[in-house]
Amino acid sequence: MSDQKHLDPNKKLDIEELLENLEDYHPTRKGWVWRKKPAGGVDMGPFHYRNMSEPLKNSLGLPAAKYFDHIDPQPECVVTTEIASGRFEDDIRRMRMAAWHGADHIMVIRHTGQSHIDGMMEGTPEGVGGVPITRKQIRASRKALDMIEEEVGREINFHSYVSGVAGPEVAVLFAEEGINGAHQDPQYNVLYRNINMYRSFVDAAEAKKVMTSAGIFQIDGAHNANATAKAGWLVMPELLVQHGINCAYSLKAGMPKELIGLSTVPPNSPPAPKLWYDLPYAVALRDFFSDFKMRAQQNTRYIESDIEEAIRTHTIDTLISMLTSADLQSTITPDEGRNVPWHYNNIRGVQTVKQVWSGLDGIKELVSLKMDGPLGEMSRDIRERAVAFLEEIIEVGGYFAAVEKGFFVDSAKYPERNGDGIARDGQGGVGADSIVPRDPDYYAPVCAHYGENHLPEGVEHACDPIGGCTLCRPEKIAYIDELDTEDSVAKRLEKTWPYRKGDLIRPEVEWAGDGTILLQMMIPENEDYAREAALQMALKMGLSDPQVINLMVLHPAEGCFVEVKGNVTFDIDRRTLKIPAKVELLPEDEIREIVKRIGLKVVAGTVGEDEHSVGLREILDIKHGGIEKYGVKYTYLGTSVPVSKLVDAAIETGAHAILISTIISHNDVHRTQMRKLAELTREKGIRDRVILIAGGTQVNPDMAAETGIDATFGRGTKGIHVVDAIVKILKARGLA
Ligand code: Z97
Repeated sequence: MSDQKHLDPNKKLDIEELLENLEDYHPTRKGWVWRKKPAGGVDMGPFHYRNMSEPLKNSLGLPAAKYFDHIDPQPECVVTTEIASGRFEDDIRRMRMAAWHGADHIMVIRHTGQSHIDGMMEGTPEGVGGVPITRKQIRASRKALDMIEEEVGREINFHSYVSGVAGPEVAVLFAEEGINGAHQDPQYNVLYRNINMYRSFVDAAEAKKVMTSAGIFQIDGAHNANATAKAGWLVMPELLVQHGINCAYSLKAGMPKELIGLSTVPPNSPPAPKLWYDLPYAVALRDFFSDFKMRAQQNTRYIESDIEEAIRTHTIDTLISMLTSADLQSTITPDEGRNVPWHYNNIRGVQTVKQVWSGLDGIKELVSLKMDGPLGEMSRDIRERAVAFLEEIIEVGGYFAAVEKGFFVDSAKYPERNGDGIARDGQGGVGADSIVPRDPDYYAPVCAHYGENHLPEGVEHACDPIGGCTLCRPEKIAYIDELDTEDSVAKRLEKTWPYRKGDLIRPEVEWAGDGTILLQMMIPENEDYAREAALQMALKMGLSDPQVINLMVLHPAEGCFVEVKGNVTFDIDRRTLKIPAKVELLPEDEIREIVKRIGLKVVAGTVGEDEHSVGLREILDIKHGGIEKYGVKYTYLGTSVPVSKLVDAAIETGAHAILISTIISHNDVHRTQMRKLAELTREKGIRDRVILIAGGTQVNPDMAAETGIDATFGRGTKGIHVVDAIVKILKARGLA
């Protein structure tokens, strides 16, 4: 077994080490896990939360968390992120990043449509279409997640898909390898993957039974109808019917309600008046299916290339989830309409949910849904149409007959029909004529198996005669490593070694060393010229293969916002980088306390012939976080002040520090003024009593030592840096 059991937050996950001894690895636990929600709510920093779960051991909060004691409240719902770069060795690193931001449900989709695979594959070939689902891939991912969940202090659910004619085999693989959640819905295969309808339902019964045995949580596929139909918001009655069919079938296959989740997507998107469609739909769902879990996915149908637009829609979607108490909140990556999702966009999706959920915490205690108006009426209307839809299915001879007649994914609002539904032939599709009745004495020595299984006399447990099946005895699982040594993870890792473990640095968005970066620019031209100009600019910057991935017209003639992706073709050697020493700031509370206790005072002015006062005023003034904010009293003497006047003022007011500012630097005038300040305070005998500080755009930290003053500050300085320096010097001199 590999040594890398406990992750060090300051070290990268070692993929090569992770892959060692994979043949002997078995998951540390199985089954789905919900977040733990303390009964009395959660107290964090100065706040009390009502809809939050237990916080994480290690995590990264929202950007504004630094203003709130770095708290990172975690929503009560499970938060999903979908990671699908096609290279599991790179996905694993992204899983760790996502977990640190609060994802505890990681869905992995391969590049290949899994539903098209009609048997299990081994190895991890990229081939033409991407990495298919394989034991090696999921075992490595689950092994990494076992370590990551220990690092963040919360269980992480790993999820994939049980579909296609290999569905039951895939379900067994998932049960063996500790997958915690899976999409499973026989209707998905029938409608979208043209798998024979009878075969799909037979397979589903088996798959659901196996999933149940390993506590795998199920998500259905109804939402695919509103993603496929021409007008997603019109098929709401059908969505309820599809949910109903899968729920009923799952229960019949022996799946408990707690493991059954409905995949719901708010079907509409602005500029449509979203709430008038999405809220009644969400309410109708909760009314019919209150015993089941709700997995709310965000609307992806209308996402194209504008990330901000995607995030805005998802914010509204998450509001709907909160108002209707979703159990799982799926996040999409806001870039999925324009490229295969990138690392940091998974994090942005998770952050959207975290931000909305904490911002709207306790919303249901403050506002309630008005059910006695249009909301109640519209919700009832959807339910009535769904019931009528079901009745018609029964009238025409049942589900299979209805599919043959094209009842599903018709774009009209039921009971109207446009005749554009997906119709399937009961005798056709993949796997037609492949159902064989079991013999009267059929017996299979496996313990999770749907239907008739005639155990031999005296056998209590179906797999006893073979000494246990692979679900009971994991050591019996046959692990087959990659069959193609060239098209393999080992070869890919060899290529990316310099970026992961060597000294080379390249930016990446999906895969180690991919070199992809994104440029954002405003081009003051019309759309056609802006597009071409942006591409030329990227080429001149040395990017290879530049592509415009988003263009927003700001005005037909005045200009456009353009985003261009491209690849850098150079590396940075980390050995050539000089990392500037970090200044650890004192805690703000400590600074305020000392400033108050000693009544910290300063005098300030720009010196020499220098009229540039804005920078200094920003350092002093409370508005943008100047030293006044921390309680410091200042006397501002104005611009082009002689140094002697500042020194006199310091003596008169008993100031602890003198702050001078110079922008002009010709003839080294800035250094001259600093030296003058040091000399004059010495001459007047107050050098030990005052702290001398200088700032300006051409000033750098080394100048203090060069000129004999105490501290110097350049560009980007804020009030906190100055007050921190003053307090530290006072402490060092034993004066604070
Ligand atoms: C989601 N963002 O979270 P294939 N079975 C069902 C499905 O819905 C899907 C598959 C199998 C989406 C994920 C859509 N769903 C993508 C019920 C896919 C997998 O292996 O590509 O054929 O489909 O729901």
